[in-house]
Amino acid sequence: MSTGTAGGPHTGAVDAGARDVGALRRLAVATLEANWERDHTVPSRTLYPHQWSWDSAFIAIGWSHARPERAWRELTSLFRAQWLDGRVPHIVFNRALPVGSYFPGPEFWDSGRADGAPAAATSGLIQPPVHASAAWLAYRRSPSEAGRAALRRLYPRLAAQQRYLATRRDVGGGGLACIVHPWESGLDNSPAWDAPLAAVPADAAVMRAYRRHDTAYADAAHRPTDLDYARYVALVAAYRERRYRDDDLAARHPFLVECPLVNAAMGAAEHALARIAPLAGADPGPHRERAARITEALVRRLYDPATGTFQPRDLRADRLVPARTVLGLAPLVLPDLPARQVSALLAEACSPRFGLAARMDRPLPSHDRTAADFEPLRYWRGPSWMNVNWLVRRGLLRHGRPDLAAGLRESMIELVARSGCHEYFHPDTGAGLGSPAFGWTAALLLDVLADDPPG
Ligand code: 9WN
Repeated sequence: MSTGTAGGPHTGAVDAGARDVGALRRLAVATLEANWERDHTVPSRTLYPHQWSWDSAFIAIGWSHARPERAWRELTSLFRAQWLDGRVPHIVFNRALPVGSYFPGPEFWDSGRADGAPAAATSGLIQPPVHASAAWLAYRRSPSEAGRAALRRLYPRLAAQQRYLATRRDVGGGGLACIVHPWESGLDNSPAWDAPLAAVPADAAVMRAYRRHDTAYADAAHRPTDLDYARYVALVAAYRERRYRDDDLAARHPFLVECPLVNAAMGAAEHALARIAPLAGADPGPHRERAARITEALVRRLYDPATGTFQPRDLRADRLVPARTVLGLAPLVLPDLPARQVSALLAEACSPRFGLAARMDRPLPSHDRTAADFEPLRYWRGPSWMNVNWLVRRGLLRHGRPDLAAGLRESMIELVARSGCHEYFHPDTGAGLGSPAFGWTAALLLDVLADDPPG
């Protein structure tokens, strides 16, 4: 497999037998340093050389442990590219890079023709709104006057991001935001999207007109297929044709799904905003009310008592998607998740499907291990990812399960100690996959090493 590297010794793993926390920290900081670019951190120099939205949030948490001023620069540069309607684009392009550095590039998205788009070239999609939570954690980790000032400036932007999701994206009318593309979930290739995506007409042959960038740097057998990409491209084209307007999504857009992770992140963001609001001289009350409404809507619309987990709702087909993926565990991040759902999710996480335990030698996979379509090598269809494990770990701490959280933490550290800061990992062997010097793996490793309590 040709993975490509950012170069330098920081891509190497640390001898797991004699784990040295100092060496792990140095590896993580060196990975972030190597990916730092003027005012943001690229997820990967080779595969993802621009700025990605939820990556920046996780990475800001990492910077708060090493160089806190960079946490604020990271979030500030991302929100500078916020659209007038409040959406935070999932990619902010670095125009200094040559054409073809990533597919689909800025010319494909053509954001400049959309009303309310920023001066920067961006995509028109969103990613899970983990930013308010990240900003709060970064501040709490490293409080300073500069951090407080940055938070005050970010607060109205974070609130606008929430408003965009809660209004323009509430296509189902039930109090949840919908996604219009699998890339918006952050778990792009998850089996959760197979059923709704199958209804999107596309022909793999259209990909002959484009040059995929991902398969030049990662093994094609680990990436989505050409038919998947044809559908991704068709969905962007449909949204772009309407200049990324949301007013007629219900009438025209072929992919409309309510994702448990996006909505759990949206609820958690309201809790974080309630903490941030007083620093910005604002009333936390409305954030708490909105948080409660989002949790209630999630349980009402996405919880399936028959399976005991959360599943995405396909608005086009008006049904829950049957796949049981790790997305279903994301509502654990909500502090006000009712006890019934908390215990159902703990049972789901501890089942052979995900294998959570107080002593575990491998972190959670991205998909149900027992499912016929579990693929240990293909991205988001089986492999383990640091960010999803990190989110679930925080949920376990919130809901009083430090024993399980400790098991997860141990397995996350072990993964990086053995294999380095890879993008994702084989769910059985722990072998590193995808980019070998990946931003959020490094950032979240720093966070779990510091082992702060939830807040
Ligand atoms: C499309 C950058 C991003 C992550 C996503 C991950 C992958 C992009 C791609 O990389 O998505 O946005 O080209 O596959 O799925 O979660 O934000 O790291």
